[in-house]
Amino acid sequence: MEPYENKEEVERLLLGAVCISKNDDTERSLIELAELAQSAGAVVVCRVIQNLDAYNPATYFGKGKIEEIAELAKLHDATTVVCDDELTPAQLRNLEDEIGIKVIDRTVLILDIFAQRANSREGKLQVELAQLKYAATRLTGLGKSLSRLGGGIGTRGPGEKKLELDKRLIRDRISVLKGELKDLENQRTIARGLREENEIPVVAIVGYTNAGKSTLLNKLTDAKVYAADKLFATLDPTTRKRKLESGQEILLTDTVGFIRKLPHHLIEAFRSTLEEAKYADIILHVVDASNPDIDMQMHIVYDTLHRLGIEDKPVITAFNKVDKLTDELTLRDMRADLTLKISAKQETGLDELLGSIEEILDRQKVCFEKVFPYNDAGRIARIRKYGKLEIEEYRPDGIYIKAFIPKRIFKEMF
Ligand SMILES: Nc1nc2c(ncn2[C@@H]2O[C@H](COP(=O)(O)OP(=O)(O)OP(=O)(O)O)[C@@H](O)[C@H]2O)c(=O)[nH]1
Ligand SMILES: [Mg+2]
Repeated sequence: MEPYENKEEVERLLLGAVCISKNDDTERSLIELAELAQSAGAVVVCRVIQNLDAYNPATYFGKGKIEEIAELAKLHDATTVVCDDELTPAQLRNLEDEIGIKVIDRTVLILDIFAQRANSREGKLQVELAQLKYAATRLTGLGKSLSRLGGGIGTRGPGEKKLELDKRLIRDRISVLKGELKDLENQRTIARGLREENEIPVVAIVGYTNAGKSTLLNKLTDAKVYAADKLFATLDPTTRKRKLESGQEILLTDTVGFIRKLPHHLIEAFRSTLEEAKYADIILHVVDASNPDIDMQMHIVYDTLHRLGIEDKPVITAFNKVDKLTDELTLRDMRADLTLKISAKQETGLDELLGSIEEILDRQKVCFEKVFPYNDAGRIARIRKYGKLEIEEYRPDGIYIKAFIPKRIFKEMF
């Protein structure tokens, strides 16, 4: 029996990356890979970086390094080698042959974490779809490792279901999953339509994984979303209502975090979840200001939003975790409409943040003054509900109102 068939056994991972010349990001990326490994519940026993001019097309690493990796794996009793880039089926197979233990790539590790974390029905279907799509492109190459299906990293299906890796079955299953996801997406569209009818503005919380998105949602509302110091703690979108100081209500949505090298199958499968931000009125970009990789992380967030076609929306960037900063850092985000510093954990800067949301919403509103007849209370109630009543005066000729309301409501009313 294969050792990793025991689901309780902790995997011991050897992490490896190839650094292509002048690519100085490899070390940070490998640190992140270790965080991903921990997030998946595994232990990292050893890390290896090889500098090369180009990836070896057959084996990713160069020849000498592979021997070294095999020795290190033995020495540290590693159960799996994880490579920091998405490998081809041939590369995986050749590496397994030469090293003698299971070899997976960054994509499989991320898919595995998603499989562990998916809670909702939609989340589980999306993970399974991403896993099958990944597997479908690799069926020819993966004879060995896929026949060794166990409960370990890279082989876990949603709900611990073992994957039937037959091409035809996979194709059938993919189309069933797509159909079910389509149904769920339609339901979501209906729900969104209702929300739009109610004209409650939506603020989508986006950001790099572990930035503090869920913590922020929990502090601003009573959401009680799972928040933890691990990558991809939350996957399923959660939406909660919050009243602003003026009385205006907003909906805040927390959703899956972004990461560099986010597997493209995952983006495809999670498109409807990731696209929650597409229908938002404001993007609230949460940044971990204490992370040494802050610039890269912000870049990845904007890049991912771009890949999802989410652009031209007002962005508020909240530099979070400022309680952890020892130096006065200059925190800048040229792409944001507004930036501010907060600590979600210590609840500092949150009033300012809500004020910024209000300010941006005000920019999207029209201001008007009018005297309404006394019997027109219905319209005034509507203004109070959707807009911001600045002045309300009872005069002999009627009720004088000065207010800001969303452009759409304004058009409907006048
Ligand atoms: N020091 C400090 N820690 C924070 C702050 N905000 C969040 N954290 C911590 O950062 C970690 C990640 O927080 P989450 O809210 O789970 O982050 P997230 O962005 O939802 O992450 P994912 O769901 O994994 O994408 C947790 O351990 C939080 O306690 C903050 O303002 N200061
Ligand atoms: Mg979260």
